Amino acid sequence: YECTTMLQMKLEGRILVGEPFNAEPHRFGLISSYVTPVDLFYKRNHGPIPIVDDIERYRLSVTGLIEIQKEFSMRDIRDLPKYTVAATLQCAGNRRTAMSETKKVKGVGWGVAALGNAVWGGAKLADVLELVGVPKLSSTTLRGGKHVEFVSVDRCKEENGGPYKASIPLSQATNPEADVLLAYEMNGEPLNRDHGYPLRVVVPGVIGARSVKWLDSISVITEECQGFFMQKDYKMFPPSVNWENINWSTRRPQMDFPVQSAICSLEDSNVLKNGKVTVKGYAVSGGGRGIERVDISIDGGKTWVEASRYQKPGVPYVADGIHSDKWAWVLFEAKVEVQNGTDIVAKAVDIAGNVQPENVESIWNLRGILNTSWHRVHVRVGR
Ligand code: MTE
Ligand code: MO
Repeated sequence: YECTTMLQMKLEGRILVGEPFNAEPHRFGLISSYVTPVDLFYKRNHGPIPIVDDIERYRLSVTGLIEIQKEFSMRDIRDLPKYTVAATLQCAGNRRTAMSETKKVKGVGWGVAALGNAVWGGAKLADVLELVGVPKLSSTTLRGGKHVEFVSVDRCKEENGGPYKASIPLSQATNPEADVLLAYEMNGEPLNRDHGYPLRVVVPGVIGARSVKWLDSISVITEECQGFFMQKDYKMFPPSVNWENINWSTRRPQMDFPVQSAICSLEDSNVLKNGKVTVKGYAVSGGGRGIERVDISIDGGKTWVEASRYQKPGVPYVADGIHSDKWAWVLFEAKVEVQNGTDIVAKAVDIAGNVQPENVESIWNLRGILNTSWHRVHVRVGR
């Protein structure tokens, strides 16, 4: 398969696995724009990227424990009110490689750029569900449905050749304020094949794995989706659990993303000419919790200064104010001066007061997900 953006990813980033295709941009490029260009947006696939080209014949079927079973053409979806939502999509495995340094974990070796911030355009899932007889703000249907399952067109080995799938609670799916989209646009352009053409789910504030691409059908079901990526993957275990004693059923599927940040303007081993440096990066939290603060340390975490933040370039960020896109990242910036070689550290705080943990050891888990530990970059001063 020739990924449309393969060349770009080779030039500006890293391809981690060719088949299925997984790639992330270079960290410098990632923060060069507030809205991540499609070419620089990370790509995460569990199987071959499918081609859905007969758009006239494409149908999204909505079935399960609902009053009306219905099929939607792309025209039907486009005829619904269109919403645009700025939302950061982040893979649960972002920053996994750094977790492996403590003790090896299993999964794609992502750096700090397995995320992107896009403006998604599409219909609200809540509007689609209303058309099949499920009112807004429902936590159950008359027939006992409590979860909404998304089934894809692509096939993967983890599902024994079956489709990739995931689910979210009905209460979230029918809540218009949760902004769950059936998206057909990314940054104002039709969604491309890598990112789910013709239609994908975008579940803001939740790990990327639940935003199913190449959507084929939606089903309202009693229990949460029993698929591999809900039940046997993307769960966070305590550090004591290993591949011998793991019991998957003891943990729930990970949904919300915890508070996260990373420095992107610097890399380990960077040598600074004089000690003056601008520390830039991203910060984002899940569940619609905005970023309250980003702290920067130039002494490995003993003392801190607050970074400035923005969502609109040039406009200071006001938490919960006019520039607060609650699902989207903030970019941060702090000018500092370092004397000697040191660890420059970033840590973010969200509006609920959640703080990134200091050490990766305390959150180590065998699948290597949710590495949200303080982000450290070791720099030297060349004199
Ligand atoms: N949807 C399908 N159908 N197949 C997949 O492999 N990967 C998921 C999710 N949706 C996946 C999928 C994961 S783990 C992530 S992180 C995001 O898609 C990545 O979306 P992107 O490739 O558009 O960045
Ligand atoms: Mo992911």
